[in-house]
Amino acid sequence: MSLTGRLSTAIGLFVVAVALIAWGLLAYLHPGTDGGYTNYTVGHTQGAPIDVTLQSVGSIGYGAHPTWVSYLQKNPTTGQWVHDTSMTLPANTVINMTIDQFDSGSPLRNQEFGQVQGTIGGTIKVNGKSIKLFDSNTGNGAAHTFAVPGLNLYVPLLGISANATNVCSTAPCGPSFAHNVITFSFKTGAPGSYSWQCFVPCGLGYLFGNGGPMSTLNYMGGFLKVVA
Ligand SMILES: [Cu+2]
Repeated sequence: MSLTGRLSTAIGLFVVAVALIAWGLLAYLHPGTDGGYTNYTVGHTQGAPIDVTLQSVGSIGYGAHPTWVSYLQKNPTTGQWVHDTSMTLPANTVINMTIDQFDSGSPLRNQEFGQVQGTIGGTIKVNGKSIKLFDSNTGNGAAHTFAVPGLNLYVPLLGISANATNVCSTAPCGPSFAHNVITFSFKTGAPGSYSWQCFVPCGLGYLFGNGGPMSTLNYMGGFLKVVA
């Protein structure tokens, strides 16, 4: 190959490499869109526990990114499933959480997240059975985690069987599809803004699985706005 040929090949490869790095960084750092907050404080009697219901799905099936994994939240007033992962909650209040988990799983990259932390009693219930520690190298692995680092709350969400034939592909997913019901309670603590997120790199097709839905609000993370 001539010198000019080799030079243009080298420049071409360099440009491609720079473009790929820039694309990867942008995908990784993309802050996502701003969402609303589902409000649980309206009409709340101080001290009364609050029920929050979420679902995690393998593909949301609609919107800007139909193939992305996502969480959805059941609006406490209307009972409708909404694509909104943030919530306004009263301070120092017990939250009774139910997560209907419809996605398949894999072993956790960090086994630390198999240890239930920060729930009342240190346990969660999976389909009614109480557990403290989940070995994600067994069974169907973990699909996602619900974690609020600011509250020291870490909950593994067990995956459905990879052989399940009735897998939900369009949210909101109804109870006839394969899923695990995970329930636990925690206390909101002092007023403040607490981010929550999934710690399973479930953003398939993105840099280390941490781009796309993992770095976009309303998919694999959100905020708890805890108010006095
Ligand atoms: Cu996830």
